[in-house]
Amino acid sequence: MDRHVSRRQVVRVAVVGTGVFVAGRYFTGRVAAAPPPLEQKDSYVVGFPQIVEDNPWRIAQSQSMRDEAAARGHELIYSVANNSEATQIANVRQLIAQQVDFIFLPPLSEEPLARAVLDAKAAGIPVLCVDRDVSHDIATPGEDYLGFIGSDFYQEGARAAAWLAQTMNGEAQIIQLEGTAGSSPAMDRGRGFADYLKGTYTPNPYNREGSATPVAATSGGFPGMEIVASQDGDFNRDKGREVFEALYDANPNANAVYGHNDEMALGAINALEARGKVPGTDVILVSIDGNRDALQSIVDGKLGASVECNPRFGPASFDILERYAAGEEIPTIIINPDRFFDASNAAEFVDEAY
Ligand code: GZL
Repeated sequence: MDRHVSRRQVVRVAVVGTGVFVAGRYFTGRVAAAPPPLEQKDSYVVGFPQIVEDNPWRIAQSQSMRDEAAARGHELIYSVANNSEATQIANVRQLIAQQVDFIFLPPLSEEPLARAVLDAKAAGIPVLCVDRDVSHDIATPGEDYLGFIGSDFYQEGARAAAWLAQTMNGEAQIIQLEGTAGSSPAMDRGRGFADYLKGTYTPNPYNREGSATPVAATSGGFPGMEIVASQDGDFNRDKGREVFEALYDANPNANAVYGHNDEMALGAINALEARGKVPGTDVILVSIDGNRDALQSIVDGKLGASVECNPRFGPASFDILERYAAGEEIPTIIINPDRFFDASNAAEFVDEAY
């Protein structure tokens, strides 16, 4: 079961007006079990404190948010945290000081940024987590913030595992290149992949809008599919290459790679070729995102497959803002549909990819 659904719901004394942190809990005098309201008006000042701009996914996400704000006549206050939690928290606090109307937050990691969500609520600013979520042990969706719009990372991991298990006929020595530690995608893509191979994967019972087709659960799993090494490559191509090189040196019999994103898998492909190995033959690779370089790599027979993680959901995010201002009930989890790219279809989509 995915963390977001199974996680214990904690009744929160929520945050209106000034409040204090006590033992990591945020307390205040009055209770408001709903996010701050958003008045209906023609134009909003919205904050978008982006994590980093070091990969195509991030760049595409930022462009989608900018384009949609401009198309709808809203002012987007944009910042980049260069992969620093402290900087992203400071950027959120700057938006609070600027009294923006609304914040679209792509939280670098779940726990530290959850407290920034509580700060925004204390200042009367509604927050929607886009792309990644914050810890529900600290901030409660539907109460402290609107909720989360993004992909079902747990399912993405399972879909990657399903493809790899089938492609490898249930026998592989797998090197896993993990995403940024503490981030929703890294945690859930890792769990989804592992659970599917163990045979314990159960699709999330989300109240979904626009959901992808859940992957069937397996029974018995795939005992011949072994993760021999796993390490954080920070979703970055160069870091992913460095991590892969070290893990491959230590595990020369590895014949498969699972990258939590395309960039790290592409870094591993560069490393394999530098060693005279043939990616797609000597080592089979699967990853997540569906960026253009990944689709081209699939066309070239190097990357095996990529589970889409759509970064272009500026329109859907601004729809939620406007629905919320209009007084609509907003689901706390809205899942973007993800396609699946492999040798059968990558060529068809490479031109439209980011
Ligand atoms: C997923 C997103 C991840 C992408 C990576 O929603 O948070 O961060 O999969 C990106 O490419 O760095």
